[in-house]
Amino acid sequence: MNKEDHLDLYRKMYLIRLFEESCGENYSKGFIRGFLHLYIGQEAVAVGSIDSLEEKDYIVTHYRDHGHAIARGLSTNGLMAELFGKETGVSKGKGGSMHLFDSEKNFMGGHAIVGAQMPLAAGFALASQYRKEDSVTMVYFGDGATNQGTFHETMNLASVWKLPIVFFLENNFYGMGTSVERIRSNGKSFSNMAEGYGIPSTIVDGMDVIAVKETTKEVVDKVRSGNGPALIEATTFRFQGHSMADPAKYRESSEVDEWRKKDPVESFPEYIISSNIASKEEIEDVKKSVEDEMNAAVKFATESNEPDLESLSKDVYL
Ligand SMILES: Cc1ncc(C[n+]2csc(CCOP(=O)(O)OP(=O)(O)O)c2C)c(N)n1
Ligand SMILES: [Mg+2]
Repeated sequence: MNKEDHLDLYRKMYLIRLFEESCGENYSKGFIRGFLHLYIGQEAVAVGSIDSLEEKDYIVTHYRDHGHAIARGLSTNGLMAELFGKETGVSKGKGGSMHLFDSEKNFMGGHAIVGAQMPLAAGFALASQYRKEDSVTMVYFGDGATNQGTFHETMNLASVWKLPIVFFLENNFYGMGTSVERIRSNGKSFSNMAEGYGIPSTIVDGMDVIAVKETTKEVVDKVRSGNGPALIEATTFRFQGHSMADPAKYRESSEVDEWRKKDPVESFPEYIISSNIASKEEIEDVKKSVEDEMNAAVKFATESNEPDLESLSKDVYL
């Protein structure tokens, strides 16, 4: 990785952080409504892993989807407009935070139902296998989702059919309000679950963007060469509540403080500077351009029109 590669990883993580902070602010002001789950703290996971994918690969994710969308390169204007419910949004203002979508970038959503994205991902993987395309499907989900039947059914079928799919578990140690220790089936590890289906698994530090990138690349290469599915578990943490409606009373602030010490948006630029990969000024330049991009996105979303009434019945199954 050269200097530009490092700065690009930092740029994307900082963009996600500012995007999320802006979402929180605009939610409080009433410009964004409905459900809103912020990705703050988990930036290194989406950025590192998606950096290891190719354009032809498919991404399917959960409702905490802003980070993946930004890492995949969906436009910040279109994303913020979607959150504002405007017609210029990536889902024409009708999907909102949990249903970001861009088929041109093979970004197949944003799904609100816990675990619903997994069978869909198997469908994309089956399609590419059937068409003899060389693409891999990456499906993101949380620790809580491993208790869903869809997770187990999809792992089983994917293993039997040797589908080119990577199960990407973002273990942030909490479901909606329940610690993973209290909900993990039988108290077994997640790798243990994968192994039960004959699927190899790897654990990676999800606060370390380079580790995530390298591990993902290695796993994706194996899956692409026809070895069947694999599971990656990235250990990470969401610094805020489950959603904007969550005061997070089920955990101690000291636990959050401990994880904040590993904040990738702080530690990665420090590493870049202390390793003489780039200067403090170059980091500041990246920050400035991201801040400009975010201001422009909020302006674009604010000034865009709401969808007209007729569009209500378009793009939906009736
Ligand atoms: C089928 C279903 N059950 C319950 C919910 C409500 N719900 C939304 S998120 C969530 C917790 C999921 O936790 P996890 O998979 O760990 O993801 P995280 O929110 O931590 O990213 C629950 C129970 C839902 N959306 N869908
Ligand atoms: Mg979780």
